[in-house]
Amino acid sequence: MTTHTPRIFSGVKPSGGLTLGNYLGAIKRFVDMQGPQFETIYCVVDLHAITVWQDPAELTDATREVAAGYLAAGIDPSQSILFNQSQVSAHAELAWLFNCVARVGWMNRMTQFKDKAGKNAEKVSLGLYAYPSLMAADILLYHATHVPVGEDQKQHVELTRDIASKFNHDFKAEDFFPMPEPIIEGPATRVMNLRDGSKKMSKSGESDMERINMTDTADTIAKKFKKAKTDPEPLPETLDGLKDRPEARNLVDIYAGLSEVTPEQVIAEFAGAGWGKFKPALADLAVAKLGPISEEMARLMNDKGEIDRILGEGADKADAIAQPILDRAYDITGFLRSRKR
Ligand code: AQP
Repeated sequence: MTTHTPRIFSGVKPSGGLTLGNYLGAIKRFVDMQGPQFETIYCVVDLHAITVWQDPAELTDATREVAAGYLAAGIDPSQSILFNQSQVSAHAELAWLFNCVARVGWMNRMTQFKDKAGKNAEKVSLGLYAYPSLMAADILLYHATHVPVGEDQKQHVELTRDIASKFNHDFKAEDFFPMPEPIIEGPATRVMNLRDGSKKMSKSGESDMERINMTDTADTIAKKFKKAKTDPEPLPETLDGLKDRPEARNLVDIYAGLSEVTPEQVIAEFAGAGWGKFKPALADLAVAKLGPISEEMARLMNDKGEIDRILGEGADKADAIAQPILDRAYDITGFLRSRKR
């Protein structure tokens, strides 16, 4: 049982406010993929957020804020299904089946767990360790065929394929779950921390100065880019010249992502320019692109009822696709199911 129109599923965790990394690596691309060529399903993955502690009231707010970010950036609920994960219980149910399919050795290879758990691996939640199998459920519950993600999620989509393949094989359910493809495209699939070019820009990074938040004011954006770590050299004549300059490369990639050109084109425009010229140009560009989105997010956040309504209706539509696929997975697994619904 596979879908005919290619179907996209992707999500963003409400584990804090949205960053420029979430926007360029994920949400902007989700918007670009809306249209007749794909069925698009986008989720606020709140079950993933609680793999680390979230204050309950802040989780509700962050869930609405991520939804507002999607909507303000251009996700259209009449073209895409937009919902929050916990309102469709099939995600958690399929994840349990997958916990029993995935192998501990597979989870042990997940680099994101190692990064996030660090030296504290014994103290983190079991959910953080098992989260890739919930992510596999998120995708496969819709028989999604394509998963647009940032570079950091590539390994988890590959694991999703392993889980799909083992389930199909173990239960002799050939082709029941499709093999989803990660789509990792564009110049900004891994936006780096503004203070350390070896680390990804994250919502939950230690210092606010290391990231651009989607809700930052124009002044804050300008200040953060001005203080962003760079090196003393001007921008080179070719992209090759940025090879060992991760912070410089990051700012060029951000510029490319925001202006929808290639990094080569950015270099062609700014070859030989110093940071005194490039950083203000980057800040102006970011303010021009993000300003209207953050204004619309603020407007939506004042209308919580509207956000909740959109997420609720999206959850109904998502559930209508997910439940029959979950039912089928239960049947394939051999569960006795005699309740009348
Ligand atoms: N820095 C980034 N560059 C490019 N893409 C990124 N994404 C996240 N950070 C970057 C992409 O955004 C989507 C949603 O990610 P997520 O919020 O579900 O999880 P995450 O990758 O763990 O995000 P954060 O911001 O780092 O959150 P915290 O700090 O709470 O863990 C994904 O497609 C991701 O690739």
